[in-house]
Amino acid sequence: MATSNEVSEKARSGTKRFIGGVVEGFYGRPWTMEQRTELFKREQKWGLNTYLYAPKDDYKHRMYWRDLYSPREAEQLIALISAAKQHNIDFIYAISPGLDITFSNRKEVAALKRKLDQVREFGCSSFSLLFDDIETEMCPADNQAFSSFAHAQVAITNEVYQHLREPETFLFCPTDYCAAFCTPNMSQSSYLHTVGDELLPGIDVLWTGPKVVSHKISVESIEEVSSILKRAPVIWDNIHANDYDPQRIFMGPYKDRPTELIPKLRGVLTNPNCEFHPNFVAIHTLGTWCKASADGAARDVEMGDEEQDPCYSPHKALTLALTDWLEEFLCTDQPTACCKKESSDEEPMQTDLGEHSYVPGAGENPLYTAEPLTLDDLKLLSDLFYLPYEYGSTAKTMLHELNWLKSHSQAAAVKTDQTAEWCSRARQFDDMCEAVVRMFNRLSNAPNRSILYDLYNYICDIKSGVNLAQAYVKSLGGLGKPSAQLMSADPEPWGFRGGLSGEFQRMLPGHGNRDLFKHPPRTSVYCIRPYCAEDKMDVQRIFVKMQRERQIQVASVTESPLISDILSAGEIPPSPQCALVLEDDAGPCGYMLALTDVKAASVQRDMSERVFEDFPSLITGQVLPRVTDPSPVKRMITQLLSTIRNCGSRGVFCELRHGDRRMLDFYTKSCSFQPIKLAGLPPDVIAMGTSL
Ligand code: GDL
Repeated sequence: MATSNEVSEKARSGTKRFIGGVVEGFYGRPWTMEQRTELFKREQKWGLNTYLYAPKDDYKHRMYWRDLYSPREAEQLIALISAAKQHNIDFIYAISPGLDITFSNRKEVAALKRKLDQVREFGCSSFSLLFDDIETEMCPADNQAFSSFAHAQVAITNEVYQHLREPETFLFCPTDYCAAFCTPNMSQSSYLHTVGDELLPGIDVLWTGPKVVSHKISVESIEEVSSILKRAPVIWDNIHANDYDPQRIFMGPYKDRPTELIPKLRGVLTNPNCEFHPNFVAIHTLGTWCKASADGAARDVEMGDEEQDPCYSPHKALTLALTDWLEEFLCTDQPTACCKKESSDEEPMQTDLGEHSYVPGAGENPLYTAEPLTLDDLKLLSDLFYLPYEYGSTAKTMLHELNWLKSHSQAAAVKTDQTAEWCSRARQFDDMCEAVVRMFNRLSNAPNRSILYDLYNYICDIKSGVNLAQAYVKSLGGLGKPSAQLMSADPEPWGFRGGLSGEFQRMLPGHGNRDLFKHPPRTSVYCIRPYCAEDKMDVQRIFVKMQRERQIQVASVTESPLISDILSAGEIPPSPQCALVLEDDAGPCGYMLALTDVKAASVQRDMSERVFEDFPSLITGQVLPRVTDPSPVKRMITQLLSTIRNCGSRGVFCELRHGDRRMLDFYTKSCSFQPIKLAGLPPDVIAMGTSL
């Protein structure tokens, strides 16, 4: 039995060249023949040597795998295979019969051989059988003929391999193609052991790492799987694949795979983004990675990152890729424009644009001149659409800053000494948002339209997202109008993003974020019901408890009573239908009370102020700390505001003490209350109001 060391020794000793390249293995629209030909050119230029043809939604690759190619299709494939040869790229033809093949039926095996024979006649000499993403249950006929699913797959793969006269390159993709799919685990997976033991040694095995989309691939994990498979795997790397999420695309560098892996692997094929052009970075950086040599013999000192990996720095690889990509962006792909693509061998096209170009006269509109795209724009683009488990540095900063600005917004609202810091950070955030908008504009004006069109939906989406965040921060700081974009009762469709899928996400706890399944939501069920006389004691208890907590926190001595306090303490009754109680499993845990007309409630206070004309009603409430979900509070406030509005009131105000951060948050963030001036309030109290 060959150990993994012996196997890797074979790869190292150069008997077989390291497979480095691209697998077109994603779901969705396959690339065009022109794009594939362009890919071969690039692969050759960047030191890669392989292309695995496996487009999941190509009819004859998977669904109608038995069908032979028509003469027209044959012509195209022949041209493609020959283009690969011209560029020294090994064209591997893959077929995925697993959806419906009956392994034990000889006619099925014959159909598979016939199809591969046809492709061999097109000039192809490398092949692959893929059994990923299929049902693991065998049909009764196969259950009778084979002792397991793995045995069935291996039997047919070995037979086809021999039928094709043992090609130099022949790849097998198992159904359990990553550690996460193995049952009960990798070392005890009978499926994987059968593959390792029974698959003929000349056949290589594809493997995606610990997961389908592996964050990191460690040397240890590869040593472990190699010892089971009895051969070094070819990594099918989904790090840049985006077919599982239409809002994401990945333009960060190849990363988190130490170059120490190279001698332990048979190869790496990246299965990148569905869009062809944005894969420039994915493929270019893989090329750089493949050139790195872990044994140090050909160590590229320039490329290394001494701390992480002496042979490869993702950051430097990214800069190299983006620098080359910028050139491509700046060259037009439009036949009528003035700059021809450098790589084209054709003569520049004759255009008469130059002679008849329009020159505006005095007092006329000057011609529109586009600002040129810069390397920094591309760095920003890559940062915003980095990798599946990591945002780029600018994106991280923006998220961090937005979070900080949100959680410190009351500082800006109450004008404490933190206001200056808040305002300065808000300005910096605004600048970052502006940089994204500028990048969008420059990209939109770049001469290469094909790249732009592949990116368009994504950059449009991020621009809109950033615009919303920018407007939100402005509204938090009391600048700009929050209403138009964020609060309008009848917003434009871009004010509620994401369609039905967006609605579903928003309905899930935590907006469907990645903690959803790690920390399953605790099912706190809240009930909001009208207040009744028996609730008086509970409301007082909650009011006093929260008052004490506040006093402990801010070490306040005594608090002069506010109208809200008098209302909460039950000294005056709330207006009819203006009182709600919040309950969870353990009983009442919050309340919200209102007076529709503070003057009429004849509270001992100077009511002559003009502000009461604009804000005649008052709202107050508290929730116990165990209520961590803001939505029931928002619900209560919204419900009371609507009742008050129906009573004909023009506006509502609330009084809040500085220690009452949570309530302040609820009023400002979810219910658009803004600070208002109210004379005679104690210094630790602010008033906030909202018009109805
Ligand atoms: C997969 C599929 C692949 C798909 C990728 C990302 C393999 C072996 N198969 O599981 O076709 O593009 O996930 O969604 O990775």
